[in-house]
Amino acid sequence: MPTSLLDDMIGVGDMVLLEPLNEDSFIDNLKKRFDHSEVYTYIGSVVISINPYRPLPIYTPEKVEEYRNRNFYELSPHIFALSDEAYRSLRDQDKDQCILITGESGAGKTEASKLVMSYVAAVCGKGAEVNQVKEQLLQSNPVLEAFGNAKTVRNDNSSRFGKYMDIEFDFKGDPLGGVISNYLLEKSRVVKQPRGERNFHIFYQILSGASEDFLCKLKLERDFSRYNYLGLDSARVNGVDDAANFRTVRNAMQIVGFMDHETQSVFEVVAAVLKLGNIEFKPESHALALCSASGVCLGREPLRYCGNLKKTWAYYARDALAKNLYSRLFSWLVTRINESIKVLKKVMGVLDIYGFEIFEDNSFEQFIINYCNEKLQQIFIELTLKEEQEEYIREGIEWTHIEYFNNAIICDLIENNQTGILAMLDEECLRPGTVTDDTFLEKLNQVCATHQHFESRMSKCSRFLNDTSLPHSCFRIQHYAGKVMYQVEGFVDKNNDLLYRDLSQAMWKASHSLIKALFPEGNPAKINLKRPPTAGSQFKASVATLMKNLQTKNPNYIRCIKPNDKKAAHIFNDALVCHQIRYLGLLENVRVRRAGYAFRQAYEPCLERYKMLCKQTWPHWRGPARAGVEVLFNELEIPEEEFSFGRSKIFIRNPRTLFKLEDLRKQRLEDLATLIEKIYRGWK
Ligand code: AOV
Ligand code: MG
Repeated sequence: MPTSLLDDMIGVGDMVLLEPLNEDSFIDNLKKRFDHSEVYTYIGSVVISINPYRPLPIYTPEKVEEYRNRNFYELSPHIFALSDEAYRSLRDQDKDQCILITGESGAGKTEASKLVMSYVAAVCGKGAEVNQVKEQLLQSNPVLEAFGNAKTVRNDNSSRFGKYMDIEFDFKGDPLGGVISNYLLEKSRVVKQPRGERNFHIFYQILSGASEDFLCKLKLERDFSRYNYLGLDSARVNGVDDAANFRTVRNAMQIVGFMDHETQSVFEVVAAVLKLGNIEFKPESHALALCSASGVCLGREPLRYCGNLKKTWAYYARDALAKNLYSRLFSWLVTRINESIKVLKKVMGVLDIYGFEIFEDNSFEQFIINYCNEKLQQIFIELTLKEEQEEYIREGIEWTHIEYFNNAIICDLIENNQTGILAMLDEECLRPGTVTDDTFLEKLNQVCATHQHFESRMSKCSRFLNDTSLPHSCFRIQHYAGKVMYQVEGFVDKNNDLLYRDLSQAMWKASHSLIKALFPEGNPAKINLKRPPTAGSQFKASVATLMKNLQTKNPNYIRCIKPNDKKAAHIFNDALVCHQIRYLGLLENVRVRRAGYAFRQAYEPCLERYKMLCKQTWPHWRGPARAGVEVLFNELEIPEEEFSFGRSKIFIRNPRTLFKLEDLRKQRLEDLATLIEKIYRGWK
């Protein structure tokens, strides 16, 4: 075994080698490693990553060189080893890859995704054109983070949207471009933020970093407190330099390929959103002049919106417009970036979504975010716990089943087409008559009352009638990662996501070409009376597409763990880590892995790759491939307990055996090369 994986001082690098294996030893091992700044640990090919909350000197160009073209288990565990493995499988074996990064809010997913991308960018291709593609791919990150991330209580740079990026390569393994998909931006944040949290970074960046001249052009003032939409209690974030970040974002936009006038337009829309928030309505005012009255200059002509809306409705409409304007701008940014980077070839996908989160008040947004995390856990279970075990059985290999919790039942509670929470929410939103959040909750109570993972007090038969910790206006879901209580208030509205048609039309009439483009449905010639799909059903559909896409690829897992709730370095909270390894199913993961085989390959390609190592199989083997592999393994004297013959594949228990085969093959190729060189010299 490589020494890097087995070291008493810093714990074992691969949990598969841990003796004895139990929850305590698992945590102890992680802790030992964490204390020695070893933040990565393997479970076979799965990488566990613990957030160090401080810069570590392990991501330098020298480290990249160290991990480049090395076998996965050769060096100490590192996210670069996984990145390298994925990249080489893509380049050499032509297998599309995806990198699935999971973990709760603040566990380090976004940082991990950037590390993977920067590693791949460092090791693939060279030359001016390739370098430009790489730069564009990497610089899409700061742009999207500025517009889609915000400070929350859990994470100072929390992703408030989900992101999946396919990086595309040509047959040589040089990057050609990419495609980004974004998932539901938490747009309610534009108009209101929970205590201690901020609006999206870009608002603060613009006010802090733009020149006087530029601010003047946008008719903005530098002072955050002038704007209703900017959370006041935490406007400055420790260690975050908004002004410097603004320069980074502008520079990134330029590299990604935004023209100057496009960048200008984007910031005009950001400014318009800020100013929308400052529009006040007097009780007697019935006319809502969004532009002229407030100085929100959306175009050259002032926009007038007239209607007999009462004051509260006027505010509601204002906020709905601001949220829509901003989230459409965000989608437009993604589309615009894609225009710069899109092509189609073999791909490596990197998935970085918003992590599982529990706040004091959880609403529709948390419900959606947590649903997304359930689905990802499900795909992990499908591919590593379920599929792995089923494959042994399919292949006729002796196997004792290992128990694990399958969260399919929770996914079903949320997404079932008839009885799922999302379906019922849609049904309620479409129902004629008075629809409120309470009628929705009543409906939930009727249909879900008996579901094991659903809790509420409203229904008569509820098991939770006397549970006073569960208010009447809430329901609770027992997620794979913990119980979350959702406030039902706002669900119907957020799912409907309606914008008054008049407002869309007003926006479409704006002389500002970007704003006009963001509201195509405002064009009277294109009036579509069909109801747009609800936010929930759109999200469900895009998650389903994502899952399908992921299943066509070879998965590589990074499981991020948050060591403490303080966003602090050097603190390892045992209970918190224990909770995470439990719900992530990591112990079961080790057990399946341990009882199983690290490597498997169909007989034909296996024989093809190693047949040069044995006289009887080289250069041709004239029998069934399986028999050839048997002869080969016999001749190489590989111990019997090290492998197993399945119906269509050979299973190899330990990575060591694979290294041996690979080393022998390398040696043999070198010998051949020397021989050829000698013969060639002889000729000369
Ligand atoms: P998340 O993506 O998992 O949360 P981030 O990747 O944003 O979490 O990590 C949170 C913070 O932890 C970062 O801003 C860094 O300060 C620190 N951090 C994470 N990984 C590392 C690392 N490898 N080295 C040093 N510091 C790190 V959320 O998006 O909230 O679910 O929605
Ligand atoms: Mg993130």
